[in-house]
Amino acid sequence: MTSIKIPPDHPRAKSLTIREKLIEHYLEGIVAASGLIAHGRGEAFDYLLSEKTSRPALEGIQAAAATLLTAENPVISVNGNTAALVAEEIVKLANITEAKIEVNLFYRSLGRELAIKKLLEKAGAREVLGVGRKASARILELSSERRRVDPRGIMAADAVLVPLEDGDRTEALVRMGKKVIAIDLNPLSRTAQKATITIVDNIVRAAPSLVQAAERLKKRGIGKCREILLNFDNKKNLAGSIILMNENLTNFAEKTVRITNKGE
Ligand code: PTJ
Repeated sequence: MTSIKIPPDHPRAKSLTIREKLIEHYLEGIVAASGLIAHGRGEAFDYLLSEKTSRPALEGIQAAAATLLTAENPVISVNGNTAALVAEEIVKLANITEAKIEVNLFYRSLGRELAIKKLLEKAGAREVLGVGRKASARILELSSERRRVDPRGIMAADAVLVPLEDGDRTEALVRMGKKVIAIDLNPLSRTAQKATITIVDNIVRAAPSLVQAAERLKKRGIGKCREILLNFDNKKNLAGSIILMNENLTNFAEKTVRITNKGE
């Protein structure tokens, strides 16, 4: 545990609490050191979204829920940051969509795999794939440790949710004919651009929304899921997020000019 207690009235309390959570999980061997840096990059993009779930993100969430619910063999891939921030939501989503949960790490070590598995089990996961010798299959086009996958999980999946990904694997999975759902605050990243469905949102907001969307859509049935997917265009949706960031920047700039002029 870190010794810092975030004052609840601090204007950035929410964001600072998330940072503390990641640091704690880093110290427990769950989050990779690079995971802290990756989060910082995500935070910068979140500023440009005014730290809110946007309309394009909500549409991406609907399409993601529909994809998981209509897949034959959906798998949720979990890395260090995802486990640290939204383990409970991942387990709920897996239960609703009957998806398998697989640990897949860029900075793979048996210690981290086991720590993440334990955390997911504590959150209620009945089975966690991809740990130790279970990750016996290989994605041949990849040279990183992400190539090691579970033959019962990612290898056999027709749809894979990959939160906070690094581009290579997304491209490889898409080439293998799988539907790839990315959650990535950076709409310009290779992952965001190459995924079948991209949710440009913070995982701490997107994961609970995805659980809710899956719950609701499951009740509405497969026909509704298909309708959502027919009307979803990932490139247009991504463009929507980029345009929104651009508009927010313009608004910030105009506000800054107004404040500067008042001060003159
Ligand atoms: O746990 P491991 O070993 O698998 O490593 C995980 C990290 C995240 C370190 C690894 O996958 C990595 O290096 O990823 P990248 O290439 O830094 O990409 C991470 C992407 O996630 C970036 O585009 C960030 O903008 C984005 N991101 C960071 N934090 C969040 C986020 N997206 C959504 N929600 C966040 N909280």
